[in-house]
Amino acid sequence: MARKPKPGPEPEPNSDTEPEPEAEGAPVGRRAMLGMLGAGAAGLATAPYLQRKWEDFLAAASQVDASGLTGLLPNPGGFRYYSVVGSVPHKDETNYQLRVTGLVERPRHYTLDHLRAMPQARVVHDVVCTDGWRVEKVPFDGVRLADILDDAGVRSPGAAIRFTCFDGAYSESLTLEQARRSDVLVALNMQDRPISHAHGGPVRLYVAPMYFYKSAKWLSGISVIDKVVPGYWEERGYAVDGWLNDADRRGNAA
Ligand SMILES: Nc1nc2c(c(=O)[nH]1)N[C@H]1C(S)=C(S)[C@@H](COP(=O)(O)O)O[C@H]1N2
Ligand SMILES: [Mo]
Repeated sequence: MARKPKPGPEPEPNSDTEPEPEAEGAPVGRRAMLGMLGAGAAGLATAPYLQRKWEDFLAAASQVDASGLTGLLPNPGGFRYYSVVGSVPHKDETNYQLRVTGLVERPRHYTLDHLRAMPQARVVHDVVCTDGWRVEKVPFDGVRLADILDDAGVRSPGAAIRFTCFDGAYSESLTLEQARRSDVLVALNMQDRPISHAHGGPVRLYVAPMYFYKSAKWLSGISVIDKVVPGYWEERGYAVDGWLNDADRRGNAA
């Protein structure tokens, strides 16, 4: 279920009496989430051993939170967790694969170990979502997308890239020129830790100079195609070229 409104007028928040369709497999229902809020969830959040579960809870709760209440919960990182589906499988070194296919000389399947063994690059940049939140100077580490494209050998100079995700629903796009920028990563680490499941781990795209919707979580496919195909949010009104505007670029070195 899409929880994120299109750009433009905000939809009316759902009232408590209005039945709300739930995403299939959503791990936390709206009622359960409101119950937890009432039960002093703030205390839970401060227990360090629960931190990981807390992050998963917030990610799940944000799926059913039409009111934006989860945004008021303690979440010191400043991020919101987004997913267009209710639940996403967990992947790790035993079953994660990144497939590079399409107009390439050498189609590739990367495991996590392969990606970790490649030269790692670091990009530190403000993360900005079109919903109006930002997190300053977030470090991401991983493999430059340009290196992965060179490894596979792009066959067509005017090509575009389509990204797909193991959530089974999200997709993104970049032109080849955008994809070759040095501040575009196939990211393995965020804030000096392996990317958590809630943030799209074990591997997500990070496109630093663009709004965060371009940074596909749970990345599983990179396909070189002959022209840009709009991604999930782009089919729903977002700009295909998601460059941060001048105001949102403030504070970042060019
Ligand atoms: N697979 C997938 N990737 C996604 C999204 C999503 O819903 N699914 N949301 C996008 C949007 S709109 C934003 S702002 C960021 C949010 O990343 P976060 O959940 O790590 O904060 O992921 C982007 N990538
Ligand atoms: Mo976003």
